[in-house]
This record gives sequence, structure tokens and C-alpha cells, in this order.
Amino acid sequence: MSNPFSLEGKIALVTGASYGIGFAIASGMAAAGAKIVFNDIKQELVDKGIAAYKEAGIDATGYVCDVTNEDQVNEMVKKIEAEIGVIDILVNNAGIIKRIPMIEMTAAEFRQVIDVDLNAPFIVSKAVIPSMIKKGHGKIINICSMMSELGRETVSAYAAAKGGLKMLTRNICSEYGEYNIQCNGIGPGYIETPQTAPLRERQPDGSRHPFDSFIVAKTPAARWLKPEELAGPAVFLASDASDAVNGHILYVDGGILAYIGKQPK
Ligand code: NAP
Ligand code: GCO
Repeated sequence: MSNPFSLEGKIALVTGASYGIGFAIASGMAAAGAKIVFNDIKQELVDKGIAAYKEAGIDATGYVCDVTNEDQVNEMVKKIEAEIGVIDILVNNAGIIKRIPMIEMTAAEFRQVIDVDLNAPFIVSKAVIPSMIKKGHGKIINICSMMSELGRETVSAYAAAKGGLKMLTRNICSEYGEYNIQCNGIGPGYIETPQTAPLRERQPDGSRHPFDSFIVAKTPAARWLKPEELAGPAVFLASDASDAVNGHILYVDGGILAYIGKQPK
């Protein structure tokens, strides 16, 4: 019996994967045998990403593409299909966050977060699904969030986007499952990446950031998670082993959603 977790012979596009969670997921998929293709919004970051993959022994191909721009996305997918091959696995990872109290956030700022975190996964998924249908299979993994389930102060746009991304995941599952396309989400907990660096900054007196201590108290493992800890779940959802899993959001949160939180001393 062949290894159901292998990604040998598969082409994986991971958006926004020059670093952070996207880089970790792409690296895990490469280790499982996938050919990695990624994009970033700036050439300098694509170049940095290619160098980082090379250092990790991964021959990745990078493209400059703003995932909110439908023309750029369609052109990138066409180029990938011509130069590399049909995309078997799509990871909608690219994302931004703006931490602003809602009544102080402009509509333009709100729209910008929705554009990257929700509209872009729609645009990129729409671009890759037709070839997946022709090929007879496909895997789409949307990177959701704790904010797909929970709210908190200052992240109204992000929570609205990630909540919508959970339902877009379920709708792609519903609409394209009959073509052997599985669309699932990964809901990371609190991960040590540049995106959360401001929440972990040491205070002037050297003490931990209050939010850092808060997350440690809310996580059963009593620690922030590492990007690499998302690779295994992503490989599972990208592999044949998950062909019967569809429309599911797999929370990789160290147990946050199950836990009321440690009582303050
Ligand atoms: P990150 O360190 O900020 O990296 C985000 C990546 O997305 C960067 O490479 C960024 O490129 C790229 N990107 C942003 N806007 C883009 C656009 N319009 N077109 C193309 N690429 C774009 O974030 P991260 O922590 O790795 O998070 C990755 C994903 O996981 C995001 O969807 C985030 O919401 C989600 N997530 C993160 C956590 C966490 O705790 N870190 C937890 C749950 C979910 P540039 O550098 O060029 O902007
Ligand atoms: C925040 C964090 C979170 C994480 C992640 C949690 O400001 O609360 O950035 O939103 O990015 O989404 O799952």
C-alpha cells in the first residue's frame, strides 16, 4: 500500500510564503515530496524566500503577485501551469491584520483586511479550481484563525474576514466536493511569526508583554506555538489520507478553544 501521506508528484502553491507560517507549511509539504511554488507581493521578498528555501534544501519557484489583484493572480496561475504544471494543492496563507479599535478604524482599513484575508482566497481558489476539476482532484487549504471562532478587541476586520473564510471553506467543499476537490481550513492558535511579534515584545522593564502572558495563560501548553507545528496538519490535509475530510476547520491551537484559561495567581 502506498504511503497515503506522501505528496510525491504533487504541485503545491502556498501564497505569501517567503517566511512565517506559509514558509513552514511549504517546507513541510516539500519534505513530503511536493514541488513548492509560492508568491509574495515584492520581488525582493520572493528572492529572499527562494534563498531561504534553497538553504533548507528546497528548490522552490517564486512569483511576484498581489493576491488581491485578480489579473495578477490569473496571470500567475497561467504561468505556473505553463512552467511547472497544474496546481494540485493550494494553501491560501497570505494575510494581514490591523489591530485598531473598531470605531477608530476607517472603512478603507477594514476593506483592506477583508481584501487580503477573504477576497484573495476567493480569487486564488477561483483561479485554480477549473484545472483541478479537469485533473480530477484537488486540495485547497485556507489558513483561518482563532478569530474564525472568537472575537477580541481591535481585530474586528480580521475576525470578520477569518469568520468568512471559514464559511468560504465550507462552501467550496459543498460546491466542488463532487469533483474530488477537498477544501479544508487550518485554524492556528497563537504562533511565533512577524505578524504576532508586536504582541510578544518585551516591555521597557524587561517584563513580558501583557498579551504574551495572556496567551500563555489561555494555552494549555502554556506557550506560543511554532510555525513548524502547522506543517504536519497541513501535509495531512494536502494528502490522499484526508480524501474523506472536507469542509473541516482543523484547529492547531494547542487546546486554546477547549480551555477556559489558567486562573491568575
Ligand atoms: P506574516 O508573518 O505577516 O506573513 C504574511 C505573508 O503574507 C507575508 O509573506 C506577506 O508578504 C504575505 N502577504 C500579505 N499580503 C499579501 C498580498 N496582498 N499578496 C501576496 N502576499 C501577501 O503572517 P503569518 O503569521 O505567517 O500568518 C500567515 C497566515 O496565517 C495569515 O493568513 C494569518 O492571518 C494566519 N494566522 C496567523 C497566526 C499567527 O499567530 N501568526 C495565527 C492564525 C492565523 P509581505 O511581507 O510582502 O507583506
Ligand atoms: C491577534 C493575533 C491573532 C493571530 C491569530 C490567532 O492580534 O489576536 O494576531 O489574530 O494572528 O489569528 O489565531
